[in-house]
Amino acid sequence: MGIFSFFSKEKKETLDKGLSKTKENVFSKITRAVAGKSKVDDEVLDNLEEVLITSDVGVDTTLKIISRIEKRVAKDKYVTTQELTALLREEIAALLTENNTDDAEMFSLPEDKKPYVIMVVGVNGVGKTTTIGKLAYQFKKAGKNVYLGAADTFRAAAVEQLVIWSERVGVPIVKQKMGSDPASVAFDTLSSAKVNGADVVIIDTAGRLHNKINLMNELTKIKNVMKKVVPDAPHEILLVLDGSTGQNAFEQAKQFTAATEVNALAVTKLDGTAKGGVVIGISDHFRIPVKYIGLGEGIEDLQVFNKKEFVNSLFGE
Ligand SMILES: Nc1nc2c(ncn2[C@@H]2O[C@H](COP(=O)(O)OP(=O)(O)OP(=O)(O)O)[C@@H](O)[C@H]2O)c(=O)[nH]1
Ligand SMILES: [Mg+2]
Repeated sequence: MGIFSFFSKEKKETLDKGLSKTKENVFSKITRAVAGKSKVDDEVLDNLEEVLITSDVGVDTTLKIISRIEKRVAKDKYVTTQELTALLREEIAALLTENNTDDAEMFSLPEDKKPYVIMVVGVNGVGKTTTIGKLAYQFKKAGKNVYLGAADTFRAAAVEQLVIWSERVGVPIVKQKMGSDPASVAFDTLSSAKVNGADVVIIDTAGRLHNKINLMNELTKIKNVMKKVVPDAPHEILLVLDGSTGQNAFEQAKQFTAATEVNALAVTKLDGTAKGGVVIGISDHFRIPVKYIGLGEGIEDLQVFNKKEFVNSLFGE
């Protein structure tokens, strides 16, 4: 069995459907970039560079991809423009899989950390709460005992929204009233989770902290309080980024990774956007792995990010 055999037909369909706008966007641009050309030459490569940059891949990653393709073209002498997408697919896949992070095969948790504590961060509206709901669903489906903590106490609706997800998924939630101390909610959640033998705890946090110092202080406080209950918590600081904002997501990743020790990324809302290329840039640029991608608002619309499947879906197999 191949290592990608876990990638089911349904998952592939969700991915293909989710990425369809990005795919259309990239292909229509490539078609224009090679119009009237039969062979990949400098002009085609220049156009291709522009295609990738305007498809939100990011400048650095684009330059890497172009230089790889240049080498291939120089080596193979004559590359037809028809072969270009296959070449792109191969070189992007190779570039991404050369990163030192391996793809996780499925939603899984390390055995030796119990409860495994995930703190979810990101600016408002990116899809934190939704991603938590989807993650809780996947872990529960995998037979795990899940606890949610509503540490986004900034507004009443935030707590309510997580309560709704907890009911949909059928997992317990720990909350306090709006405006209460997020660190105190995190403490209560971890305490309950520990007493009740939870496997995983997912903590929602507020995105609406206006400056970096505030944000850092708040997150540090939550982390420190968690450690009183589970000394090595949080095990995962998951930064959620809205993929439909393109380069903005990239900027947010830069700022958050500077503010706190983010060690996993989730890129959401890849469905319905033509900016899905941003995942390629983010995955190449940050040493932090893109762990999950969001492909819709539904409970099943979260996938473990698989670089090869992602590139295959964008450029065809
Ligand atoms: N299409 C699509 N919509 C999504 C996805 N993930 C989240 N959303 C939608 O994005 C909106 C915001 O999501 P939330 O989960 O509330 O975002 P948040 O980061 O918790 O926002 P705040 O609590 O305000 O900070 C909601 O309408 C979600 O349904 C996704 O992968 N695809
Ligand atoms: Mg929220």
